[in-house]
Amino acid sequence: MKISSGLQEFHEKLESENLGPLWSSIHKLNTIEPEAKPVPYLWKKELIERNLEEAEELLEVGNGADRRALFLINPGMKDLKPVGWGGATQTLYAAVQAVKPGEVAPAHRHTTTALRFIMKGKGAVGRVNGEKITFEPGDYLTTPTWAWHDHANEGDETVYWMDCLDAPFTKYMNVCFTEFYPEKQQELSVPDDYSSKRYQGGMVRPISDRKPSIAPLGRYKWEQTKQGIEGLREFDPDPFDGLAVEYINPSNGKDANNRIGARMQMLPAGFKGKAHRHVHSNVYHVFKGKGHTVMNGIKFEWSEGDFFVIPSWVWHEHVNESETEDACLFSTNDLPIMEAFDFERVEELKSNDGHQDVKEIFQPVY
Ligand code: 1HN
Repeated sequence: MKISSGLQEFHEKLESENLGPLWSSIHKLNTIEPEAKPVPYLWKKELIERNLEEAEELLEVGNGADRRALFLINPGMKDLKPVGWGGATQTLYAAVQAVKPGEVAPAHRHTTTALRFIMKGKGAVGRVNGEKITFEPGDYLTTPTWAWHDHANEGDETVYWMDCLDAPFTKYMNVCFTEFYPEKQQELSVPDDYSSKRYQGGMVRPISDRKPSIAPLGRYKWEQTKQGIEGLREFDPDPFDGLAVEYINPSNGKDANNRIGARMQMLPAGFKGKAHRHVHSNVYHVFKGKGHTVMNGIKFEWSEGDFFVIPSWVWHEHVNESETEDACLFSTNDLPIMEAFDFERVEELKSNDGHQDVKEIFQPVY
C-alpha cells in the first residue's frame, strides 16, 4: 500500500493516541504462512554436560538454589519478551536438570505443567502430590499443573533428566500462579509408586477411575514403552516417524500431560524418513543412536544425549545413519495446545520423492 506523507502523519498521530490503522497492518497479522520466530537448532550433549559440571561446582541445590537446570534458549526467540529467558519453541521450555547425591530440590507447585525424561543416573526420587516416585533412565514422568513436587537424590551418583514445561505458553497467557510448600519436602500420603501400582496392568484401570482424572499415572517405565514399540516392529513404520508411540493418560486415552504431548520413536537401523511439516513444534532428545534430521534444507547431525528443536511449520525428515543399530528419539510437543484451538495442520513434501535438498550442514557449539 502506498502511504502519502499525510497518511504517514496520520498514522503517527494515531499511535500517539493508542490507536492503530488496520489498513496498513492487516498483512502483518494475516501472514500467508506462520512466520515462526524460533529457528531449527541443536545443542550437543558435550556443551550441556560441560556447563552442568561447572554449575555442579558453583552451586548447591537446597542451599541457595532451588533447581540446578540449564535451559535451551532458541536463538530466534532471544528478543521475545517476556519469555526471552528461555523458550526452546514459542510454547515449550526444555532443560537438563542435575541433582547430586544428598541434594533436595524443595517442594512447590505452579499452574505451568511439567514432564521429565530420565537421562542418566540412579537413586533420585520425585515426590508428586503425596506420592514418592522412583525412576531410572528411560522413564517418563509427569508433574501435572498445580501438583506439589520436589526431588531428592537418595543414591550415590548424580542424576540427570530432561524437564519440559509449557512455561513460554503460560507466560504469554499470563496465567502463572506459584505456591511454595511450607517444608522442604512434602508429606507422603500414599504408598511409594502408588500410581504405577494402580495402573500396572497397562490396559486395565481401577474401576474408581471410570471418571477420568488429569494425571492418574506418575511414571511410565522404559521397559513398557519399549514393549509398545517392539509390537510395531513387524509392521511398516510410519514413513515420517518410524516406530513411534505416545504417552497417554490411562484414565481417558488423551495425552499423559494435558498440555504437552510426549513421544518415543524408534528409527530402525537404516531408516530414512520422508519430510513433512506441521503447526505444532517439538523438542527432541536423542536417547540412543546416531543420525541426522534435515530441517528446511539444513542437516542437523545428532548422537546420543543431544537436543534439537523443530519449530512450527518447518520441513523435517529423520535419518538413522546406522545400518545395524536402532535409534531412539524422545520428544515433546505442543500438539495438545494446537489441537485444543483447532490450529493443527500437516503438509507432506510431494517433490523429490518426499526428500529435501541438503543445502547446508549445521555447525554446533561443543
Ligand atoms: C520447575 O518447577 C522445575 O520442579 C524445573 O524441577 C524447571 C522451569 C520453570 C518453572 C518451573 C522443577 C522449571 C520449573
